Amino acid sequence: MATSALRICPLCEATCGLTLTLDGERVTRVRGDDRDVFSRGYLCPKGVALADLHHDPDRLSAPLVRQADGSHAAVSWDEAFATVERLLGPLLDGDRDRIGVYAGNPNVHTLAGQLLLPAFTRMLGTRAVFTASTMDQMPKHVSAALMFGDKLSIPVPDVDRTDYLLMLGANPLASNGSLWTAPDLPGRLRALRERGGRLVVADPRRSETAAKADRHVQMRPGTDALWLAALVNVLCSAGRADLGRLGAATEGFAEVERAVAPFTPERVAPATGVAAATTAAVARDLADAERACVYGRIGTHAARFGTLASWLVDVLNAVTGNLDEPGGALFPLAPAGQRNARASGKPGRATQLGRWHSSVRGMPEVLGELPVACLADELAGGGIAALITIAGNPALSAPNAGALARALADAEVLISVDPYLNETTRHAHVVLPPPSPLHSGHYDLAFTQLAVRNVARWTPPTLPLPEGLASEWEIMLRLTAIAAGQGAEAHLGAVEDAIASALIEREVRTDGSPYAGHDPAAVLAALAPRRGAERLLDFLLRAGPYGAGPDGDDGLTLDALEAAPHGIDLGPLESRLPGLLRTASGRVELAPAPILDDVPRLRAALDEPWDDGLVLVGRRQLRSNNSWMHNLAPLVGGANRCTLHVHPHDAARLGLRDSGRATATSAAGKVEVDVEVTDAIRPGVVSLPHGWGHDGDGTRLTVAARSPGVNSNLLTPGAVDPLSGNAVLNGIAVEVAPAG
Ligand SMILES: Nc1nc2c(c(=O)[nH]1)N[C@H]1C(S)=C(S)[C@@H](COP(=O)(O)OP(=O)(O)OC[C@H]3O[C@@H](n4cnc5c(=O)[nH]c(N)nc54)[C@H](O)[C@@H]3O)O[C@H]1N2
Ligand SMILES: Nc1nc2c(c(=O)[nH]1)N[C@H]1C(S)=C(S)[C@@H](COP(=O)(O)OP(=O)(O)OC[C@H]3O[C@@H](n4cnc5c(=O)[nH]c(N)nc54)[C@H](O)[C@@H]3O)O[C@H]1N2
Ligand code: SF4
Ligand SMILES: [Mo]
Repeated sequence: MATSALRICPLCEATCGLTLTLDGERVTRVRGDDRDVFSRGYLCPKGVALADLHHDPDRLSAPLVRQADGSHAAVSWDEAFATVERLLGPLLDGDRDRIGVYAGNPNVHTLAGQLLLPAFTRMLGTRAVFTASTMDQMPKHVSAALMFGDKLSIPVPDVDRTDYLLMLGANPLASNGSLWTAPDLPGRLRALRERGGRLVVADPRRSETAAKADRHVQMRPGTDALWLAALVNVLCSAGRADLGRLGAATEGFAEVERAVAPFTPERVAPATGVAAATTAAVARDLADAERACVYGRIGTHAARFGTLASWLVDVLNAVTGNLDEPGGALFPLAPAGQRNARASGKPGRATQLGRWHSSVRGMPEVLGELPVACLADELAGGGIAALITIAGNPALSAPNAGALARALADAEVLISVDPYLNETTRHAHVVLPPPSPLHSGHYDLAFTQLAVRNVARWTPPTLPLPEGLASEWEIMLRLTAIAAGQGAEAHLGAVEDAIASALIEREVRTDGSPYAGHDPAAVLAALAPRRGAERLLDFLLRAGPYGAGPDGDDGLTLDALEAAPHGIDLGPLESRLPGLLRTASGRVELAPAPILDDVPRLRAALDEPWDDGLVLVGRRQLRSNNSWMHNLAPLVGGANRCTLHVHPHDAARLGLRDSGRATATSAAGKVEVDVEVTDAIRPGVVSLPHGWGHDGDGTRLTVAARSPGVNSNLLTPGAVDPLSGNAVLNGIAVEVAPAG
């Protein structure tokens, strides 16, 4: 008999509500949930493929342990965890910084990742924590921490009310948005233009989004910070920089004005490739627009001047009077787990960077983690003896991939929590596979903090956990118990209670919390009979800004969300400054010292020979998801192929032809790849998507191996933006030649 179930899609930041049709345990159809208060029926092809993911025969159904000959054998959970304990034991007794953790992107999409990973790394007591953030958005975290006092105080474009959106280094028509949770961005951007608003896209490629824009600024890769500085420069020198309402709550405007002085439109033109008149016109349009917003994403962040660019985006929003204003860039007020939710009334602490360093490359810590760009060197150089990967595939996703693959193969201990035997986990001594996402409940703790409306939505597990599988929650609890020295046999209920108690204890010490001053044990008891992720989520909802508190009936609880299966809309975003600020000054720090200290580096870049040779950028494809969804047949093939985009002029000059083969060589490595000649890319730039290269031995990815593509990160050398430690993944110098 056919049944249906609602499900929030865990596959990207858009968090669409889906309706699944089931025949017993089989998912026979996936549609958008028209009644979802946030996504209103939108979905993309990946959402449809959730069914294929659920039924993928290559998903692991039992833990694996690596054998002497390098192959993997299925074992019982008890044996798997006993092996983990045996392998980690000696290291747990020694210098714990020698145990590395690599946490990948899907952790942001699971409650186990959001609620247990921090406890696990704390118990492990290591400072060698690496996450996908330093290949992604760390520049935004750093600039947000310095400017607003919290790494997650990130303003998002109020797309539904703006008149003018300037977007850099983002392609939401493929990615569906990032640090910007807005299901149906294609529709929202269309609506912006239909109501007379304008969309301007700065991208070296005529991306799917740029193709729909009113203006496409086809700039040279790696030069966003220069161009943004010129935009601020124009506004300042034309006397059109105005902080508006925020003037009194802001420090550092004069320093910003001085810092951008050298970056005139004329001066940045040779580097950016953007005509001075275009820069001046965009600055004027920004200032003229009633409500405008600037947004930069991965092309802007994963670049040499990532933090400067991220900072300048928010400076532009501030000096055009659009920061914290409807139709501009607004801070969401999330229902649960948001650190800035409540005005604390106390000054915050200055953000410290570089509190420790990686042992081999000496790279500075950033907001509690080490840059992934040094992972290969730390492993190969013995700084880290063991690595635990959780929902990550660094062998494909991380820079300097050639060296990293060798280091992973040679690692003394590699333990992976992952559903697939893939390019990373094939080297693992133990693989602990979580079940399909449909076996756990879903609530987006992270993305509600970045959403264009304040919303709360929960979906319970769609299907019960089959016999013989372990939930990701249980896997993480068991690993936490091992890290805590309680051993693989520990009583998991007690481990979970300790984690819940720690969370509650923090809340009862927080001024202004409805739980302030309460007895933690009584709070814990009152959450019964709920356990697991649901108990913690109920608590966080109750403690949050819309929450019912300890004993109220009115306000959010998990019960309330269960009674509203299509979600609860909590309204449009509203102004939140100065209440959310946690800076030491209690004001918006428009010119933080660490950022100003990096400006001379940008200034020196003005004099570089920018038009020397080819540079490589990435691109995302709609039916792809970093490295891990190429094993689902409906998603691969057609336009979703790993090809090198080359402009016709470059193709002619280099002797390349469409559908021919080429080699691309960088300081880090060399790949051979299919060529696609297209005028959608700027001359002098080539583009290769990341996450491919599924031709390694010892994987179990039947579909992906048929069209493996190449690993673009063999070409990225592991350079970083110094302030954030973020990997430089775009603007890589390459030489391209016909193959053979
Ligand atoms: N050249 C280049 N490189 C890039 C980028 C780029 O633009 N260019 N982008 C970077 C960015 S933004 C990111 S976020 C990173 C991503 O880097 P990673 O997070 O390391 O890579 P993913 O490909 O997302 O790998 C996700 C892994 O999680 C597993 N997985 C999927 N679902 C679950 C689950 O529910 N639980 C668990 N435990 N595991 C699961 C998958 O099998 C896969 O092994 O890549 C970065 N790398
Ligand atoms: N379909 C799909 N969706 C995804 C993902 C996926 O792999 N596939 N990954 C998810 C993840 S982890 C993330 S972080 C988000 C990322 O989401 P987005 O930030 O929207 O990422 P992209 O789609 O890669 O768009 C980046 C754009 O930057 C351009 N670019 C490259 N270099 C530069 C530069 O120097 N300057 C400027 N201005 N532009 C440049 C590229 O040409 C590209 O069009 O997407 C998420 N959603
Ligand atoms: S846009 Fe993202 S959240 Fe929506 S269906 Fe596609 S993958 Fe899922
Ligand atoms: Mo990402």
